[in-house]
Amino acid sequence: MTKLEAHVRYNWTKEEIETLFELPFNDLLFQAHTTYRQYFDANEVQISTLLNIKTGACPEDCAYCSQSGHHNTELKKEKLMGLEQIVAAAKKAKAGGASRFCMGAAWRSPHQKDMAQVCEIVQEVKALGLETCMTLGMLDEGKATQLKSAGLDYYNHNLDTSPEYYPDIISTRTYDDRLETLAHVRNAGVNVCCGGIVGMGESKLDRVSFLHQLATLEEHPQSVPINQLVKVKGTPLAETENLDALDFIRMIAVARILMPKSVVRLSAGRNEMSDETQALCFFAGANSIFYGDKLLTTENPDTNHDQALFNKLGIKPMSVSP
Ligand code: SAM
Ligand code: DTB
Ligand code: SF4
Repeated sequence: MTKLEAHVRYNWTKEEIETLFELPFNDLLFQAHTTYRQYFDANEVQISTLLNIKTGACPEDCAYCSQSGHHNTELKKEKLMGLEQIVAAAKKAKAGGASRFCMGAAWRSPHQKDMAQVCEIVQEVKALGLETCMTLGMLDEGKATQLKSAGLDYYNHNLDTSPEYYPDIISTRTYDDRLETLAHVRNAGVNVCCGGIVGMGESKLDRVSFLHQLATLEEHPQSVPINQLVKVKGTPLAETENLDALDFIRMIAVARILMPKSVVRLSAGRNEMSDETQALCFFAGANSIFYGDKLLTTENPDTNHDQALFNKLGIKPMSVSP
């Protein structure tokens, strides 16, 4: 580590994090951008493409989610997608420039009987030369190890918000359940992708507390997705007040400072953001996006628009993960 490189800390206090959030905007962005350049090429963004491989009828009651069986969102439920269809979508993602293929399933946790199929999917997608990521809900030690053996590179499992606000958002599982799965994934040697959502009506202190959780984990998640709530009709959060774009950018900046070596993803919500907001997120240290017309069930900016934005900003795709 050179003298200039930010020291990676795991002992951040909530007070320190609060102080970062309270900095004047320019001071915060300057600090975040300076930190960013110590570990990354500031003109490179990692590109992932998402595919929902099992849709809807989820037993969990996450208040933001279109796929929860507890809300009436008019989403057509579908069972686990066949291998051929998944491989075809992965090939298309690779041809479009994605380096990672992320697959999501609306499960509380995968059943043991589904594991053979899920592992085959990982193997076939990986064989295309793509990094693989899955998000399937809770995992025990055994299932995390099975996924590792199949060659899974990343597992996405979000803490979503602060432990204090969590019960307002989800009642069918606990924060500790989430932390437990994260430990199983980490111990199995699979890279952790863990972040959350802003704009769910949480307080500023909840944002502090949420980032505090991530930044004080035993190891920082290798990938930190920061989602802006996509408001879905029929969910309890459909009418939530809009988040100020500057508050979203602050969130990215503080995440970058706290976890300087992690890839921070400007995740869901880009369809509702201006190019200028996204440009400031990239300046603040966001260096990953989801690319492709669809997220899991909702819209993402179209790929022509993203290409034009990358060209305007002189941003290039990151070829392999750092
Ligand atoms: N069922 C698995 C789970 O919950 O871990 C995997 C799929 S789940 C849809 C993956 C993540 O997407 C959630 O943890 C949440 O952070 C994010 N997400 C879901 N719906 C969202 C929405 N409407 N707006 C923003 N992010 C959302
Ligand atoms: C994450 O943090 N965001 C992605 C991914 N992990 C799986 C999902 C975003 C979902 C947005 C709402 C939807 O399309 O259903
Ligand atoms: Fe199910 Fe995941 Fe949606 Fe929660 S976020 S309802 S666990 S699919």
